[in-house]
Amino acid sequence: MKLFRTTVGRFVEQDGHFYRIEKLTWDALLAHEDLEGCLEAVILGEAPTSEFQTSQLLAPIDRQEVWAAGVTYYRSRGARMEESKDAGGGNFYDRVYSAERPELFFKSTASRTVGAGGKVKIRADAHWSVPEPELTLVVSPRGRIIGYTIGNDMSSRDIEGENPLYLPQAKVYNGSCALGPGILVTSSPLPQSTEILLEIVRTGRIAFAGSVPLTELKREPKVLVEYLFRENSFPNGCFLMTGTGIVPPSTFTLASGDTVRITIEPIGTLENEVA
Ligand code: DO4
Ligand code: MG
Repeated sequence: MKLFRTTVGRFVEQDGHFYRIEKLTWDALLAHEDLEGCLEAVILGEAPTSEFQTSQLLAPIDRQEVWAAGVTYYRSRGARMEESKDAGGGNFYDRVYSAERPELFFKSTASRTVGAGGKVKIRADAHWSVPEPELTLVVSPRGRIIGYTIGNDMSSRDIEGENPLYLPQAKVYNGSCALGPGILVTSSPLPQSTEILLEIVRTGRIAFAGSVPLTELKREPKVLVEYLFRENSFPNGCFLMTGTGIVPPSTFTLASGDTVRITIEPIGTLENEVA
């Protein structure tokens, strides 16, 4: 079952049919501890609608905060040690990769987040920018994983590489986050065979493509959530990006006009142009 937020309202998709959700707001839905059960009850006996259009999709976020985990894949650890070695930051990434406590950072709010078809941004004061394709957890106010979406943790590698203390500037700016296309609503963990795929298209050609299986994610999603919820409350629920395992080579930087396409079956594909 999938949940979508659009310019004309909220929709549930089940078995290829779409149903409108009239009464519950987006925040009320994401605050539900049993979202799957709630949606099943909402669509029971309802007639499907043909009003759903992908061109009307919005990011699946309202008052939720977006947080992110870092250095959860070996590839991210290596790339960051390399980019920060002149600044003496390399050791920190190695240490956080093996530490018991994960790296968790504040990533975005609804105003800085775009949905499928929206434009992500690269900072004007950065010269080395990459997308980070990340499985993103949808978490209820009590810290239950109630679904999954796809996230793009846009990052300015030169800014983070100059000094790890610049991380918030490298990560949090207008258009630095994409989420979507919708939410796969399930309380079951995704199969370990799940793959994250990234394609970057430039002038009609694939400029970079990569993939990573979920088996390479070093930390368990529920443990990341447990750390996030320590001494922190999320009355509207929240999103937690689980880190990137795909990093383009150091010679690659995003350019305006590129298309970033991230696919995680069974969630779908999140596609965004770079502004
Ligand atoms: O440590 C800095 C950020 C790491 C990150 O965003 C990632 O590994 O995905
Ligand atoms: Mg990331």
